[in-house]
Amino acid sequence: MNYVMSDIHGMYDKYMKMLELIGFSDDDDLFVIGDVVDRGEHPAEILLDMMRRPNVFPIIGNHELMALSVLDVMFSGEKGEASVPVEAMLGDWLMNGGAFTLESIARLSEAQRLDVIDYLSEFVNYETLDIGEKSFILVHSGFEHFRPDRSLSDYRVEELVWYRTNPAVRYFEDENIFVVSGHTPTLTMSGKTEIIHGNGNILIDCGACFPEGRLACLCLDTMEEFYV
Ligand SMILES: [Mn+2]
Repeated sequence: MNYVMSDIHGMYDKYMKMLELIGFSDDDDLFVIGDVVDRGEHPAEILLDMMRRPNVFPIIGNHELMALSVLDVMFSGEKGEASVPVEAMLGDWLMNGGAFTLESIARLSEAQRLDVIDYLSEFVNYETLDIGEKSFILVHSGFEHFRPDRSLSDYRVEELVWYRTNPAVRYFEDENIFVVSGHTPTLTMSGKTEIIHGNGNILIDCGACFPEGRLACLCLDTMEEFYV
């Protein structure tokens, strides 16, 4: 089976409980569509678990993008091509819940820390998956500056991690194409911590890191929904 989760945000216990609930095995694949880090206390532990599973496929979120911009400079000694000074990026990141990620990564051994930073830098921008008649596009937030004729590989990472998908809008004409995204807690749209389906959009961020929120997981083969 193919499963998708998003916005785990450092909630290691919910992540582990979810793997147990879905009975995740070596025969399954799990796609994690961004925002593993920040806000919750144990992001490094989640990353270490994901890293050692060959059947977990990570897709980048805005929080990984922010974290990498700082971690690369702090721990890898890389200058990067950033035009913004690291102090400014650090401030933005800490205001967005980065302190827990920084603390969690600082607790690791140096070798583990570099492995985790390497792993974060390998997160892809999006994934596509065909199951039966359906085609799924897995992306953290959706498509900013969307045009139906624009190829997916043409979008810059910043256009894929900050946008807010509107479930009232059909982005792709083909009714067999489904965009699965996170980033915007469904509670803020529907008032419920439930996955939202609309016009080919599937929004799965049910706010795992918030007291009233839940971690959601969707099975793409059966469309069964799981909550922790
Ligand atoms: Mn996000």
